Amino acid sequence: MATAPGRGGVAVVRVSGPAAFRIATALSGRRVDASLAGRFFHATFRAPKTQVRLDDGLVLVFAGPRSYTGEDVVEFQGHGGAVAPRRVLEACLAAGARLAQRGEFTQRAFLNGRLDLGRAEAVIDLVDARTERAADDATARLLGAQTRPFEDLYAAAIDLSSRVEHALDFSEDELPAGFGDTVRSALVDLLGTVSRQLSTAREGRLLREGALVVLAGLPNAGKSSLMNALLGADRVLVSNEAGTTRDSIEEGVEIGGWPVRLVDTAGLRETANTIEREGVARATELISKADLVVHLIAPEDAADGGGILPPETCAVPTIVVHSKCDLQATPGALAVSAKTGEGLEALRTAIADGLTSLAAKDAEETGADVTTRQKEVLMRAREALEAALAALALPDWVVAANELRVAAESLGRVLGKVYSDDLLDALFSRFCIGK
Ligand SMILES: Nc1nc2c(ncn2[C@@H]2O[C@H](COP(=O)(O)OP(=O)(O)OP(=O)(O)O)[C@@H](O)[C@H]2O)c(=O)[nH]1
Ligand SMILES: [Mg+2]
Repeated sequence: MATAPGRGGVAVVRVSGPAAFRIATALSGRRVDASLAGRFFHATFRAPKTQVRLDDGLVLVFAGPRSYTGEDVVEFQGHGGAVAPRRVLEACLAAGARLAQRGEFTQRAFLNGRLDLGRAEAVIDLVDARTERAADDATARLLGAQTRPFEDLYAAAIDLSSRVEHALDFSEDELPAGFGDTVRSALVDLLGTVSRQLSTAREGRLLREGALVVLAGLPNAGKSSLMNALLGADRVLVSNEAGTTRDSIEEGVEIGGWPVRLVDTAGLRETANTIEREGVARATELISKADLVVHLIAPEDAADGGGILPPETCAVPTIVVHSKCDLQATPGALAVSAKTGEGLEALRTAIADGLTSLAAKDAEETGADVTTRQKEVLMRAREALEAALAALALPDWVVAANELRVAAESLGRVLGKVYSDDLLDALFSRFCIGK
């Protein structure tokens, strides 16, 4: 079933494989073969043995290799709802099909060379996208914006690896003059590119997992009130007692196209209360992990800077916001009121701009974006390249050749040129059945 279950106008049952045309023939009563490729026709779907009428709809025909999976594919487009699509599906099974596994269509497409792993990942990211920006990013990768830099890297690594491998057949004084230096400088270049690729991991992570935005400040600064205001819901407890919030509370919300994990934290202060102290420790930890911190300062604390954030958190990008501006205006500063809603739009804009510039800062270095899986593989490649560089210094050509081969293999993994069954299973299990 290629469409989501439930009530809906249209449901699509998709069949892929060498028997697809035979199954379409059995259900539609019309002979389906490759001459219908790229066309569709209207048909009444019938159960193959009993000839009971199941639905009325369209049959779309795609002949391999020019289909999504690269195999012969037919799609039955019938009415949605609980019963008709299920009966069409059962008719396909009765005609000799079996149920697809999660992501099996895309997996076959990959195995048949219709798309590389980067694009397969983009497919699932597009299906999972919760915001327009995430969808734009997945679409760009699906359409191939991303694989280029990896292809170049892979080619460079293979080239370098084979040059060093070749050198193993010669003794040191048979090698051309300056050979070691040439290899070293190519290796340094490659290492630099891999490191830059790694530094672009952030935008992709922000889009897929959501940006961690932490509300921080002194007790009673109005963090919980602001959390509720940004969520448009009465989600967390608010009171005039200092130290109301202890546990950090996270909620998903979209801000300016970014999926955001917004976290309310305990007010930062020294306290003898063990529970509150634990809350403050958690808040501090979250702040240090945040992509962006919103440091909230109440009018009564403004004079002494609203409590400076803990030193371990000073590297985190921070937006300073003055709260409760309905009580007291702070000229020139970004000021909000959770009570009246004043300044909330400006704060949303500031958060979105902050995230955009974080992402842009990374992206401008290479123009590519890296998924978590690719990041692991790139880190492995970087390690191997560093080891190869160390071996060159000795020089130990055998170790250098080995490490270069590992690096090339790792980079090949990014593209799916080298892959394991475990990797495929992990990737395609993220898909829904029918994709
Ligand atoms: N007038 C006014 N009062 C506010 C505003 N925001 C919060 N308050 C009040 O300030 C007090 C503290 O608000 P909270 O949102 O609980 O503050 P907090 O930062 O979460 O405090 P802790 O959880 O104790 O760290 C409450 O009495 C709120 O009603 C605001 O925009 N305007
Ligand atoms: Mg609170």
